[in-house]
Amino acid sequence: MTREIKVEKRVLSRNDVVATRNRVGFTERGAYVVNMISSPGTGKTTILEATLGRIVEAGRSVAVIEGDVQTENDAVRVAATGVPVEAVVTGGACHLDATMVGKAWQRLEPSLPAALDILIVENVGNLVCPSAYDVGEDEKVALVSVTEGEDKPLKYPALFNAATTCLVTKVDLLPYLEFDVEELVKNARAVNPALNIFLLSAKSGEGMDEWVEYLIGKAKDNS
Ligand SMILES: Nc1nc2c(ncn2[C@@H]2O[C@H](COP(=O)(O)OP(=O)(O)O)[C@@H](O)[C@H]2O)c(=O)[nH]1
Ligand SMILES: [Mg+2]
Repeated sequence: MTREIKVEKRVLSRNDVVATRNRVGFTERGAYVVNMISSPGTGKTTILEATLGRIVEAGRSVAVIEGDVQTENDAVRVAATGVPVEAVVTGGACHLDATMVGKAWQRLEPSLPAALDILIVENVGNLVCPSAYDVGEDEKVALVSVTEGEDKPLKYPALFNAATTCLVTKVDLLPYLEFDVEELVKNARAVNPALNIFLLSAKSGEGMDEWVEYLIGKAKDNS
């Protein structure tokens, strides 16, 4: 047990060194970086697809690093929006670490504008492992959909603690469910009172403007 904890600590401190190096690179380019984390199927890629167009329409630049355990399907979906994207296929690992993101950033750099306003990282679908790994982001964004249950923040407090922002997704489905949004918000705030919480639907567009405004407000104006 003691040995396991020591090894984990060593892995995480090595990760932190690389994350710091990533952060320097991101800052040099002017990018505000978000690390999007949720279980598989919460709607990360769909939110991304809806978010990217809005960022570009606002005249701001954005790029994406797409993590998945297998397949480049999500990277292909994002590439269809015309935004620069790099895939990371972890081949089994349940999270992105700083080295994987740093290597993807190096591959991405030649296709980026001199100054990049926003970099979005879609992490591997998992509510536990990604929350422990700093990849050099400015903030972690936790996503939870209205089909997942109101208790998720209480069951996965590490993620909701590490996150700055929480997106409650698929609110277009609320009329068909017995889901108590207020209960979810109460649980999320019980874990992390400072969380920014957005209720949104990539399908209906509800809440999308507020989320994108928040994101653009965080980014530096590099123009
Ligand atoms: N009703 C509804 N379905 C959604 C919404 N966003 C995503 N989905 C569906 O949820 C499923 C998983 O979405 P995806 O974006 O691939 O999730 P990811 O695994 O978190 O990236 C897909 O079938 C989407 O069409 C939404 O806002 N409303
Ligand atoms: Mg996805």
